[in-house]
Amino acid sequence: MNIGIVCYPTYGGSGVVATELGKALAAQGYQVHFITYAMPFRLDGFYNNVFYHEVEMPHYPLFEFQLYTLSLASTMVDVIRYEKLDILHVHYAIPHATSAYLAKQIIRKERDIKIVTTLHGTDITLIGLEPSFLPLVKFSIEESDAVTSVSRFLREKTLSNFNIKNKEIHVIPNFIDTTVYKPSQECGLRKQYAPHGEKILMHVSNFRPVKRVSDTVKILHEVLKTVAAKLILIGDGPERSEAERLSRELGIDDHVRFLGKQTALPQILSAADVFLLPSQSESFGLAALEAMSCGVPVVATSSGGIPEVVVHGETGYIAEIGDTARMARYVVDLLTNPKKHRRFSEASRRRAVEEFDTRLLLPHYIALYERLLAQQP
Ligand code: GMT
Repeated sequence: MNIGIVCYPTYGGSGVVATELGKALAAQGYQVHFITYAMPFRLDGFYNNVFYHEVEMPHYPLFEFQLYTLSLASTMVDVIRYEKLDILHVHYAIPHATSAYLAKQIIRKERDIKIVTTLHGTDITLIGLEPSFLPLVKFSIEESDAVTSVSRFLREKTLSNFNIKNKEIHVIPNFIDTTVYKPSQECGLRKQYAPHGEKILMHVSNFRPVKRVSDTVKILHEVLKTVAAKLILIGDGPERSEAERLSRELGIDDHVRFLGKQTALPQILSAADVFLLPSQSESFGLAALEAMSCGVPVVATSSGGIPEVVVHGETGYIAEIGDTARMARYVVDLLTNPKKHRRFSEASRRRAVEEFDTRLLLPHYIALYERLLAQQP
C-alpha cells in the first residue's frame, strides 16, 4: 500500500502524530510519502520506505500572499500520479483537507485516491470556527472518504460545531512508542537546576495562548510557599516573554528555567516530578501522554480531551481552567507524599503502555485504510 501523509512540519502535536504514524507504517513495509513545505522535525534520520516531497511555492509579484493550498494540491496530484498512492492521509483540516479534495477531483479520472482526514484540535475548536473557514472545513470533512479525531471530545465538538449529520468520525487517540518514552536515566538536569534536592515541575508546549503557560508560573509561586521547587519550561512561542515577565514580577525568576526547544524529551521528562498542563483548550494532550509514559504524574485542567488521558486521582489530578491555587495544592500533595507519588508514577506509565502504545493504535489506522480500499469505486 502506498500512503501519502500531509502535515505541518513544525513543532506541534499534529505534526508529531503524523510523522510518528508514517515512521511506524514504513517500519511495517508500507511505502510512505510525506508531502509538506519543510522536512517534518521528527523525520530526523534515514528510514526505509519513507520519502519526502517538498511543496514548491512559486513567487510571483501579483501574489501578495502565498497560495500554499493550491501549490499543495498540485504536489499532491503529482505524488498521487507518479508514486501511485492508494491513500492520502491529511493531518489538521486547514488547509490540508481542502487541498486533498481538490487533488482528488483533479485526478479522479485516472485514480480513485482515498482521502483520510485526521482532526487534531484547533482546526475544530478555534481557527476552524472563524466565518472565513467554517464552510470550507465543514465541506472538506464531509467530502473526506474517512475522518478520524484524536478524542471523543473532539468528535462531539466536530459534529456539533459544524452541524455534521451523516459522517462517521472514528476516534483514534494519540499514541506513543513506550519503548522510547520510558523512565530513563535523566540527562543531568536535576544536578544543574535542582542541586539542593528541589522538586522539579515541568511543562512542554509551543507556548501559544491556549497553553496558558503563565499559569505554570502562578502554580510554582504557590508551591514555593510549602516545597522547594524549580519549574523547567521546554519549548518556545508567543507566550514565553509574558511567562518570563510574570516570573520576574513575582520574584521567582531564579526558580524558573526556560530551555527552549529540545529534542531529548524522554531524558528531560525523566527528570521531572510533576508535569503541568494548564491548557485552555486541548483536544487530547500529547504532551501529557509523553510525560506519563516517562512515569511522570500530570496535573492538568479539565479542558477538552485531557480527562480521556489523565485519570483524576490515579495518574494525576485535574482542575478547572485557571484554578492555579487548586492545581498548586494537587502538586504539593504529590510532592509531599512519596508513596502516593510512586503509585501515581507507576499508574501513569502503566496507562501509557496499556492504552496508548503505538503497537495498539497503529492497527486502527491500517484497518481503516484497508476498509476504504476494499470499497467499490
Ligand atoms: O490543534 C492544534 O492546536 C494543533 C495541534 C498541534 O499541531 O500542535 O495540537 C493538537 O493536536 C495534538 C495531536 O493530536 C493534540 O495532542 C493536542 O491536544 C492538540 N492541541 C490542542 O487541541 C490545543
